[in-house]
Amino acid sequence: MKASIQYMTGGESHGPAMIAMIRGLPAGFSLDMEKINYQLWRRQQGYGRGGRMKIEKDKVAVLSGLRGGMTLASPLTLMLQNKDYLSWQDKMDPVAADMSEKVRVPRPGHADYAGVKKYAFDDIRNVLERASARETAARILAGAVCRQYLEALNIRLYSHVIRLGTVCSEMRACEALLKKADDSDVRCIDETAAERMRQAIDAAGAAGDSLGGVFEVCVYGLPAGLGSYVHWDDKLSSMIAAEIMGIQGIKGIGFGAGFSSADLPGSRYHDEFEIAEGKVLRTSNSAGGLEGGVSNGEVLSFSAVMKPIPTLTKPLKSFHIESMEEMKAHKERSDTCALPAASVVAENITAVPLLNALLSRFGGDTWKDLKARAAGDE
Ligand code: EPS
Repeated sequence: MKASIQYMTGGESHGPAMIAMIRGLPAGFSLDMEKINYQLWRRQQGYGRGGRMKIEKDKVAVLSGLRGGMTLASPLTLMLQNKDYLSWQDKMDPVAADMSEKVRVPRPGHADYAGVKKYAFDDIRNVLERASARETAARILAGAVCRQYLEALNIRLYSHVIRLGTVCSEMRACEALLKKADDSDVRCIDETAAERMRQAIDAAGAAGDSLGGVFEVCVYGLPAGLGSYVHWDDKLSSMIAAEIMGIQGIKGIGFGAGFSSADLPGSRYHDEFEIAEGKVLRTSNSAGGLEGGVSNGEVLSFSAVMKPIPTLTKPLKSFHIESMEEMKAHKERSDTCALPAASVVAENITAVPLLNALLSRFGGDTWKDLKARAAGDE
């Protein structure tokens, strides 16, 4: 199935700007720029970020697709400037950059080595600038736009960190607690665990090391029947997984109970039905709101694991790509932990496949039609 909404991002981390171009948005929807800026701001928070976040103050600018704040159905082009470009223009100017100084020693775990092999570059900077998680700022643009349509249909997206390094949250998520995740700089709703997470980040930073972890995304208010069990690529789970696995540093995703689904026998894992006052209820939600890849009306939830950031101030063993001499990996300014930011990115870009699934079910060239048909389904 060709998705209605498709988007592409452009931009190098220290180039002039990041952009997102989105096609297929229903016409006649009033987009709120401040809501996009708010999501950009949320992504920039988080304990363990490096010096770059003090430089960047991401703000959206619109180049096409809107008139008077209303979607025109034409491609929506959104842009944010990289403030750090001012310090990098000599090396990163798209036309006049001085390319004589090259990065030659790949960081294990980064796209550096695989990227130079792929495109036959002799300068790792040609890879790292695009492989950088700076690109997630542009993906927020696409997500924050689609999210506004969902919110207007009372579909609510949240995220929180459930594990950072070896420190685990002991709190079970519910909507009231998830609303408070933004109050925590590690996005953890368990305050005791949050303090231990901060200590772990401090210790890793002091040791020149980095940390990853696991976050969870929860979506409330999603109707049943989104996605399809009929074709593998129409499953809502497939569409979400593709989007989430595209976030830099993500190594795995699990829906509902995820990988711990293996711990339980079927009799305890599966979510039994109950009928109360003619309504279908479940006694649990191990499936994370998806059965057969189709939303079942329960809270949609998934967790994803992020590896530790590969740029270490205490670098690992590597080699010079020209001389083949063994040496320590290349060092760049970096974050100690970007897990809270990744959780905000995942929360926002989940809105893209969800809006696509709604459009596939209800159709609608216009926002008015989509809204009316979605309301008629209730
Ligand atoms: C990143 C390295 C750091 C991060 C960057 C992603 O950037 P710099 O090398 O300029 O210090 O801060 O993330 C962002 C700029 C961002 O907006 O999230 C990397 O190598 O992936």
